[in-house]
Amino acid sequence: MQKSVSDNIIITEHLFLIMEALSYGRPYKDIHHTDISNINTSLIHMDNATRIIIHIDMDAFFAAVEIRDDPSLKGKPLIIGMLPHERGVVSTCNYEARAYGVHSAMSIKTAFHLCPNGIYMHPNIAKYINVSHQIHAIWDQYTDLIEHVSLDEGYLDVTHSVHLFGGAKRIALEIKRKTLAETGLTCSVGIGYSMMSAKLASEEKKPDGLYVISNPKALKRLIADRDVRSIHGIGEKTAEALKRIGICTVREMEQNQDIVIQMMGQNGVQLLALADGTDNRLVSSFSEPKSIGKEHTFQHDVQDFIYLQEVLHLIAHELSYEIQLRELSCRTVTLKITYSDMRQITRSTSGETLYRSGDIFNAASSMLQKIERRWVRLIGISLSGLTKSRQMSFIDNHKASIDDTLFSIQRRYGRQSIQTGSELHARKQVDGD
Ligand code: TTP
Ligand code: MG
Ligand code: MG
Repeated sequence: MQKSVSDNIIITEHLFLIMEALSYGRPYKDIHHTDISNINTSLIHMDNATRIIIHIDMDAFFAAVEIRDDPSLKGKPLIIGMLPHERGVVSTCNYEARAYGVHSAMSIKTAFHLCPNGIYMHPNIAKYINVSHQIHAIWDQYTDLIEHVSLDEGYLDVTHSVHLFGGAKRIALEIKRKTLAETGLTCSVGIGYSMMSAKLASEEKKPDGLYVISNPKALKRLIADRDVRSIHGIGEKTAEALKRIGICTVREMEQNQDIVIQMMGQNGVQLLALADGTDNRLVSSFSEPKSIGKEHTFQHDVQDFIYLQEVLHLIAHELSYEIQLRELSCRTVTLKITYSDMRQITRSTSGETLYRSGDIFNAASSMLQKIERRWVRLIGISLSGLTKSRQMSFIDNHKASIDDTLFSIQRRYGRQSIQTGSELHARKQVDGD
């Protein structure tokens, strides 16, 4: 049976007190004059700009759109992706199919094995994009600080608009109501004091849920006994490696902080901060670029491939800095060469997501080894397949922590504040060009 929206509302802790206070039309800054001593110190925890963030994610998105358009599918397991006789994976499936163990990214073969009676359909992406525009138009009514994560998901920073609408809870309910009325679809909404807490909150009562995580204490209580993958940035690989040393839950991670830091360096420090409820990421409404690239055109054509490697080194450092600033990583590295006769070639390689200069350089450099050795006029690298989700890995731990520390210093004190010896060397070579 479909749960009603109100059944799903669970408001934890004290965030609603702020929201209710705000709902009486007082400007947001007034909250600072409110006596909070009897509310709880949890409010104090919201000091990193006291943000109120709403995370929205549509329920079984592709499948829900298809069921809306063909009600005869309702109640039956529906799998969107490839068809059983094709090679490929599940894009998504409805909750009835999930009961059979089917899930996104599973091979269709496995899905069919688990759920032979399911209905299998190809996705209609154009249709989903239209719905996506409709839901974005609803979100736009509540704030202009929106980060679109995917077709069905986004973060709304409502900190500065919440008082206009009678509180974050009211915004959430209105969004759910309008989404249902205008698209015929349900979504799950999370309200939090940070991006991670808002996302965890939206996942908490799926489908058609609404949940609030108002402070780090509530967040920690919620995830303490969960798999470490509850923490933003911990992917499959890192979780597996932690498991190998007996760390499965967030609590176990916190109990073994020294080991985590020893293993993962700066990444470990960041992940422990997230586990402790500190997430200072800001909702960013800048739409992400599709690719980021840099090129170098030589004053005089070059045939010295060792020299070309130096240039690649430099470009890799610059690009690594750029994508880290945007908290992105990339899946594809493309090497571009223009020969002296203006003939242009590109070579690409795709694999695991990466963002460190060493990894970018290695990918570009190995492509350079394989190209025709002629006079070169221009060399460049571009990074595409950009994604926000960064899988933190501790492979090559020592090198990784140096890279990450360098970036932290550069972000704080400027790009030129510190550079590796290899970069300085490369710069010297190229400057002399
Ligand atoms: P999700 O929001 O991850 O999943 P969902 O909306 O289908 O289900 P949930 O209720 O758990 O949120 O992804 C949104 C859509 O993106 C999904 O409907 C299909 C597509 N998608 C893929 O094509 N491949 C994937 O691996 C995933 C995760 C999603
Ligand atoms: Mg979804
Ligand atoms: Mg989603």
